[in-house]
Amino acid sequence: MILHVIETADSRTMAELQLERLKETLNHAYRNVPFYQKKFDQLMITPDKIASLQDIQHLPFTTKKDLRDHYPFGLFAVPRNEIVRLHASSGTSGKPTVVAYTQKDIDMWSDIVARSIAIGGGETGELLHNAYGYGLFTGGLGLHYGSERLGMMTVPVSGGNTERQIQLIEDFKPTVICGTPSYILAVAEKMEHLGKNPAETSLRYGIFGAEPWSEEMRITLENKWNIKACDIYGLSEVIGPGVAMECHEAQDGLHIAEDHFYTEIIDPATLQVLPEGEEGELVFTSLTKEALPIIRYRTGDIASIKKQLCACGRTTIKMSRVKGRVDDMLIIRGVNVFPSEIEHHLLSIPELSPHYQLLLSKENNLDCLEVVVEINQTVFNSQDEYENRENFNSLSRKVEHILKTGCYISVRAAVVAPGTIPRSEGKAVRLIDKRKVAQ
Ligand code: DLL
Repeated sequence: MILHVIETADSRTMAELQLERLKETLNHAYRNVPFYQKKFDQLMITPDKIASLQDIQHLPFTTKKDLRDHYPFGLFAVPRNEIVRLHASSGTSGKPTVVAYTQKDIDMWSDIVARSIAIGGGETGELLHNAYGYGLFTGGLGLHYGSERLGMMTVPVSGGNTERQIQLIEDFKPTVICGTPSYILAVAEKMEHLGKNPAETSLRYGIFGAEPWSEEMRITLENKWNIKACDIYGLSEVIGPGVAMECHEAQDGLHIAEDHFYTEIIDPATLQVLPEGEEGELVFTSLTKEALPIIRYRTGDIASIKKQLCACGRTTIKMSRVKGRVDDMLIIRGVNVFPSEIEHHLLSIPELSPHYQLLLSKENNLDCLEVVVEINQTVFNSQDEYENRENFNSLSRKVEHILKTGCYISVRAAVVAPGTIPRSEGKAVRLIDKRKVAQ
């Protein structure tokens, strides 16, 4: 196991480092990004007024809209000839958000992803199969550079072409696999379909993220592949993957690379900072980035943070698994629910598979939710039993019941045959909002 020195620093050492780096970042942003200078001036704050980490609460937030409003290069803090890489996230509406890296940023990013892979169980000299998409998305190249930095033999497979993924896993014998949990599940199912057993490959660790996934999904992936599956978190605006990583020893929360990112949890309604342990919106401030310093970036992701010594020996602050996005929260007849909570209940029924979609529509001016989920063929004793229409119907009623008692929502459920729900090679599309089309 590789433990980076900074990951075991005491709270005081970490806080001193963070404050020093915060001051540098604020000066850099104030001097070089007119957007930040204007915002600070409006609030009559100058970077030298920030004397403690708590003072960060006086600083303005940055949002995705701010990045879009300055599309493409308006928030960059260095001359164009110092930028060596651009990435972009597609976003559901309007322009993408563009992010930039200097060579120093790429080096820092590679370091934190190397640390993340090690936190997840990867070791120098092993082989890593990288099924995150390569391109403008930060997943592929982010994991790639980190894997090389750790000294792993790195296979840049990217997403898609599932049969080739399987062949390369069989032939190259990787020990670590990376990809979105939904896609890596689809690869396992393809193997099963071909009469192969994913549990018999050389793989030992999975580094999965870029989309919300539940504890039940972890168990499914771990059992199917016979691996340990850990959660990696990140977002383009902050750097990409590697902002936080779950350790394979404890599998209980993600270690934030807090020497590079200062973390706050805020109430998304009041924007007030919440005490440690409370759930709210994650907000990050970069502490070492050159090309795109980002101050109090509102991620839209819901989680909580806690500082405690972990079983793995690290002292870095940990965040909980992301429950969902502020804007993904569904309000069904007044009851708030996140798709991940629905997933948690669906996967507690063994006859169902982790492939599902949530269809949101409007009927008589009320929001209605239909839950479509695939049946898990493997748990039936015979083909006849599986094909029995009654089983599909009674399972649908079971889903309605479990969501009523577990999430307090009334839904219409439809249990469908395997393969009905489209598979994604990257982030799974779980929620289809038909209300917007209907309006
Ligand atoms: O998804 C970066 C990434 C790549 C992370 C590979 C992990 C692995 P974006 O495309 O900018 O960047 O999307 C960022 O994805 O705000 C979350 O809503 C979601 N997300 C990322 N990781 C997780 C995770 C990459 N582990 C957005 N759990 C974020 C839940 C995640 N949601």
